[in-house]
Amino acid sequence: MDKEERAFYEKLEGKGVSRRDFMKFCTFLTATMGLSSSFIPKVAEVFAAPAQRTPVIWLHFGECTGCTEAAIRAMYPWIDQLVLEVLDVEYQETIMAAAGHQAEEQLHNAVEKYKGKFICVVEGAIATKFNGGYGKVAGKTFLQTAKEVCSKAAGVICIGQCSSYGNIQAAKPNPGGYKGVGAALGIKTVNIAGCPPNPINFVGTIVNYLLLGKLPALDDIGRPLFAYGQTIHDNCPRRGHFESGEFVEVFGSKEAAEGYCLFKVGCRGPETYNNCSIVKFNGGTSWPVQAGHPCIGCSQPDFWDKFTPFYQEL
Ligand code: FSX
Ligand code: SF4
Ligand code: F3S
Repeated sequence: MDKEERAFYEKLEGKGVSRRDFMKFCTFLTATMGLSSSFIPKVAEVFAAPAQRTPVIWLHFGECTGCTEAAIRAMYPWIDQLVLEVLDVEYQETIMAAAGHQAEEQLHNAVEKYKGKFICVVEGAIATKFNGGYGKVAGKTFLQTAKEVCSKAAGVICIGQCSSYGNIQAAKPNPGGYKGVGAALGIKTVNIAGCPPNPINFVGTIVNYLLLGKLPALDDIGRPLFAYGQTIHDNCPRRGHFESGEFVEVFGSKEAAEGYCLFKVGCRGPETYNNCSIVKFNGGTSWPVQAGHPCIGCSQPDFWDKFTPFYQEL
């Protein structure tokens, strides 16, 4: 172990995280990314001895900031720090100290300095009607800012359902003409779908890029296959009850607590591609179906229009 790595582990221990905990996380991340266990030490190295810190410009448009909250707080209390150490986050409105003109200057300078080299992470949907007039920050429309920044990025990662496909902003009647980034700008984006998305899928995408020098393989709507290659239903622990016809008929009933299938109270697991049942949320604590709530299909495009009313027998 070289000096840099030793310093990294000492720093982790200072935060109360043992090397064992860290390796457990790397094992989990490697499996989530669909890589064989031989990659675990290499994944650890991405964090412990990063070759270079990749500049990131993180934009916020029409959304609730739940994606940032999920990414920086809920997973493991120390992962946000790790991610911030391998990434050089140049602009992020939620966590940056700068405000007002200072923040605008920082955005402008970072785009110029890292032109063609930075990853643009976008959170939130973009208003497209009326010259983008339904969404502005600092006197500029989301559309204007997105065009300026995304066109100079090495790649665009949409974190969350809003930037990926428009989400609730784009639900009918959508007076502002909100769209996801790819549709609004006519570009290809990597889409970390879900409202909020699981932060592990974002971290996996970034680590894939740092480790293998490329973005992960995607499905035909831009979602990384390692996370969105199978349906919720494919890996649901309630699946046995689905097969044997043991359904929850009343939302919140005893059967729900006992783990019967939620299909009859509106579960969209069979048509929703995501890995929630495998990776879970909040550091592996739980996920909607485990908590007795049907999957509402939050990682499928247009789920508000297509899947409402929720809780309706299918
Ligand atoms: Fe959207 Fe993210 Fe849902 Fe919220 O910002 S995916 S509304 S959790 O926060 O974009
Ligand atoms: Fe499928 Fe939903 Fe039933 Fe799970 S609860 S088996 S995802 S229908
Ligand atoms: Fe969303 Fe369904 Fe997972 S609602 S969080 S995709 S279980």
